[in-house]
Amino acid sequence: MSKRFYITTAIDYVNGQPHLGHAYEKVVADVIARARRSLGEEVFLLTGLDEHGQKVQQAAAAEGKDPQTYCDQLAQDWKAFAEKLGLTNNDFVRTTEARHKEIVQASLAKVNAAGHIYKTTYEGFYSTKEETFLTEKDRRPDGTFDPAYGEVIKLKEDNYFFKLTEQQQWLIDYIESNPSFIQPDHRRNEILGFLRNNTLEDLCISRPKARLAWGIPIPFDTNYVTYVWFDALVNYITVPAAKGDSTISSALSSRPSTLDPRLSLWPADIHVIGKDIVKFHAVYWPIMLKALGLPLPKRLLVHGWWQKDGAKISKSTGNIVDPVTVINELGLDAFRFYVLRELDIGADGNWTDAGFKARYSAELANGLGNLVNRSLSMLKRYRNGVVPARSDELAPDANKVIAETKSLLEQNQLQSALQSIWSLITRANQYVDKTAPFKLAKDPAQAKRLDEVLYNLAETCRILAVLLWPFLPGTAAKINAQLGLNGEPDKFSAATWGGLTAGHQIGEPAPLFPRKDA
Ligand code: ME8
Repeated sequence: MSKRFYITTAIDYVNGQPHLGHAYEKVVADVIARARRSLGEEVFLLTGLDEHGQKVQQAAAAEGKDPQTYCDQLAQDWKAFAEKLGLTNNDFVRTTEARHKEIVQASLAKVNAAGHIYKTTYEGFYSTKEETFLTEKDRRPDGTFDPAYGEVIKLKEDNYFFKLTEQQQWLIDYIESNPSFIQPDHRRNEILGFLRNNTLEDLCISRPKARLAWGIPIPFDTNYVTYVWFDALVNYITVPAAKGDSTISSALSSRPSTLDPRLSLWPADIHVIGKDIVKFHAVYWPIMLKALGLPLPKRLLVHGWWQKDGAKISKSTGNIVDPVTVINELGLDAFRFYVLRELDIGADGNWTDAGFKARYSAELANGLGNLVNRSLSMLKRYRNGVVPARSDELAPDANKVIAETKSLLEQNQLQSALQSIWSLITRANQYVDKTAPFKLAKDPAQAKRLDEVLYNLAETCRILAVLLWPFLPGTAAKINAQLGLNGEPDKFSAATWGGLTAGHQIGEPAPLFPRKDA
């Protein structure tokens, strides 16, 4: 059984509705997953929900619901959202599922038996709002705590702690000798800087049940539940365990909940995460995995954060982008295109409605849409939609872009891949303007030249459908259908010049991106 390319997203807190930031991360992961499939790999894409913790308990109470009912209802919205985004996830994990609880408890039991956990009394400051213990180091120069922590109380409480301190040097060495573990590089440098200049404090991994009931009971002391990160991060191995991944099963002595087909998934190839949760994934998670006797994920791919109109996205101030509204208005592919084209993975982004509409109009409607529509309409009009003999005039341009796109997709450089693909669109649109097929059509002596031009345009459209499929799957499928081709353009190997054969009858051209008034 060969190992699948295993890619995950962060699991979102279920204490509200999904927003642009959540959508962006999921689309990035989906494009990478689709690209790898197109390139011939077997891929497993995982996304899901983080359902435990005080915030969910409070949000449920505020609506007068028990937490499980509250989560079950919201999970439906989030699953519908994943579909709306066109995600090709192979599973959807929820941290309240039995399969997850079992693996969290097995992990805690193993790590405890190996001596990585101890119980001690904590006495100090605690932020109820952020559910976190604070130390003197968290005070600002004037002695107060950041208002973001809300009310800070004094607390004395027994809790379980996971030992981190002893692992610090090992982790530094690991990150130094594995430069691609944290990407992009500036995030890697940040983590290395943090690890070199601070002494790691052991991680509190429990809350007394009396104070927080909404969590997974600690198997060796059921007066406690495990607290957020020991629960959330484990989701990445829950699903491999459920699918009978042998690396996980042997480390945790777990049995798969589905016997057929068993999959080999671990270690993950990529965890796609946002910049705010790098420390949890780059520090706590590797140390947890080492304590569990499991190999580390190959890569953390860290994306930036979106703002809207230069300000933080926030429900309370109403500064939000609702991806569903955008998708309903201008289509899923327009949404996917904008977020992927606007932002390189790692950089922060700023959504503006004007910017979105400008890209829609210039790059989608006037660029791609216009090329496909005029190419196929002319083929229909001048040759009854029958593909003429092969001609290779644009083949060198197409081949260059095919090679570039392949290499960029292999490096997860999605924005650059789109730029490369658009260079072919621009080239082909210029070719239409230069060769002026509408003029050639008026002169019977130019019939052969017109055949050549029409072939080059139709074949470029076919290649574009293949290159675009991971990004704009719906549009790519439409181009294929308008070309009269069967199936989805979902195999990169089809991006080879000369695929359209003479005599092939194309389908009906139709605008891909109807123009909308700004
Ligand atoms: O952090 N722009 O959940 P979450 C881009 N449950 N990305 C954003 C964003 C924005 N404005 N806002 C949030 C959690 N994100 C934990 C994760 S993983 C084991 C547990 C990203 O719902 C954020 O960076 O707060 C994170 O990667 C994801 O959305 C979920 O955030």
